[in-house]
Amino acid sequence: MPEPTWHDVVPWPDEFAQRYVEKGYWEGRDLADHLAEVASQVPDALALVDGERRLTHRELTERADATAERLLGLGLRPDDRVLVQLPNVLEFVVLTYACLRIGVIPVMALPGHRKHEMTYLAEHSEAVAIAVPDVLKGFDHQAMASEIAEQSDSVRHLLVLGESVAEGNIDLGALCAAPESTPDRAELNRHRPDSRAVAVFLLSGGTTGLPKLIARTHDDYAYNAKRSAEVCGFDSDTVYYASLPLSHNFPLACPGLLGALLCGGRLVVGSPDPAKAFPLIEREGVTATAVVPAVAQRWLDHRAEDSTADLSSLKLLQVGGSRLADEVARRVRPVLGCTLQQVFGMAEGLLNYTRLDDPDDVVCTTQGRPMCPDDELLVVDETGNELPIGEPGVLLTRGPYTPRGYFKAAEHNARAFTPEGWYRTGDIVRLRPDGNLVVEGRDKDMINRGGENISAEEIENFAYQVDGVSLAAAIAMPDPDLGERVCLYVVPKPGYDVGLSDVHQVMENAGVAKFKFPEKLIIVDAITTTKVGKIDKKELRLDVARRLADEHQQSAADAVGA
Ligand code: OOB
Repeated sequence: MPEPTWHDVVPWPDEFAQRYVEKGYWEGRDLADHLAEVASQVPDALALVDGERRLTHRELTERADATAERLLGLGLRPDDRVLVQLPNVLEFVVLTYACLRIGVIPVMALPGHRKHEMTYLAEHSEAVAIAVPDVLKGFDHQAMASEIAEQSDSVRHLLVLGESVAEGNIDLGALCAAPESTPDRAELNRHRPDSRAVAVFLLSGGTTGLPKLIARTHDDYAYNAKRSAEVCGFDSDTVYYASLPLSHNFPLACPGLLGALLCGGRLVVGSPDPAKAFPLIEREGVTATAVVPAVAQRWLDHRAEDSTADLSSLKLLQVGGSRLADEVARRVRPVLGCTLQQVFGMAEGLLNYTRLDDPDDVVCTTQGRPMCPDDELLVVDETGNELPIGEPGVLLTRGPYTPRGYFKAAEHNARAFTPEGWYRTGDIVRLRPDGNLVVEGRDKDMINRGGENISAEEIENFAYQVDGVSLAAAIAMPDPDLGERVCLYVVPKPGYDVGLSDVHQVMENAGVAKFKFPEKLIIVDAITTTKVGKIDKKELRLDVARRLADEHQQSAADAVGA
């Protein structure tokens, strides 16, 4: 195995690190140490509910210790990477905690990722193990992981959750089971990671093709979760419902799983489907949860039709990941009876929250303000000059939980970060005089499909593999349910017929995650370019909006005619 490539993690400069320690943001402790301390304070309080399976804080910590010991037994060591692709289940929590305990670094893949993304993630992180379910929603993750392992120089173990663990693979259920004997804590402590070491790798949406890895350290991520918990009023009575995939930063640490546990509260794992979520909220007395706008909308619609579940325990609905429409925001309290909190966050760090006691105007029309006094924000024009307050521009940021670069991506970092270490979010925001931000759009070439960020360039690269494609441009088309969907414009070569199924076939063959597949194909003779010769995506976005409006009008007319 090659040595860990820690020179590829970009550190904060010393003077910043020192300031973050002095201000108390970085506490100099690893995440598992924080979690174990909480467990010693509230050992018998429930920590985790997965269906009928329940663990107290003590039991969870004991399991994490036992699992960490088993990981060591498999030969895993601090700084080894494990590619984790698990749904919202108990084993996700136990495995993650166990990794944190001994400095093994989980790489947080999403359940929707397929061979194309997973192969790249395994290679790029040089993962020694992959954790997957056997089969999920009809997809054979175990078979996919086996194929990846066969082609990989680094992957040695497949940890598989489910009934049909193939021979030679490790049963993840057993790996995460309760201890048979008291774990050797002294031995585990010998592997305790440094608080400045990487705790988890999160994935960025990535504007250029495949996702980038974001190295979040124990110090910065503990602050991320603890400060979020403070802002969201979490305490030992908090019952947090994880509906979004736990590998995403939002439900993982904003405040999410980590925030709830670090307050001595409880995590209930589940799904975004309101028909399942609402009865669980009632049964478990859920107090807080996080959703993307598309899910918020589904919950509101579902509630209007079916008000049987008692949702009175629910105090806080966090909504983020993409822009929540003001009109939808205004329906949250009347329909669901809870406080709305808008969250404008990113796996790269910076978190903006509306506060629980903010007036309705702020909660319903802004995306909140930074959570830390040392979050630095700059709103700049195209040339990088700072704009006066109130003018929309691109947001740059630095801070104690916003790393200074992506992992092993020097070239990309030179574009994504300024020489002074500011992260270019690519989001266009307007800063209000009261300090709250309004997200007005973005200047990065991405499509935000219900909170999933998709790189236009990646889609275009696949389109160019289709026979007969002369020019391709992927853009966001507006959508009432998901906010945006992927629309592909194609100029075909003379004499060629290009169909959406051709594009899908290429993506299918490459094993690309389904959520990235374009949902509309528009064939045109030519695409306008800007003065510098780039495809004019602004013009295309206007064009597709016009087409959708025409289609809408046409179908309304047809309905009347019929
Ligand atoms: C969250 O994280 P990511 O890394 O999946 O996506 C970040 C990007 C942002 O740069 C922005 O373009 C968009 O997603 N976004 C929003 C938004 N929240 C995120 N755009 C408009 N309004 C919002 N409220 O999406 C994420 C991470 C932590 C907490 C919440 C969301």
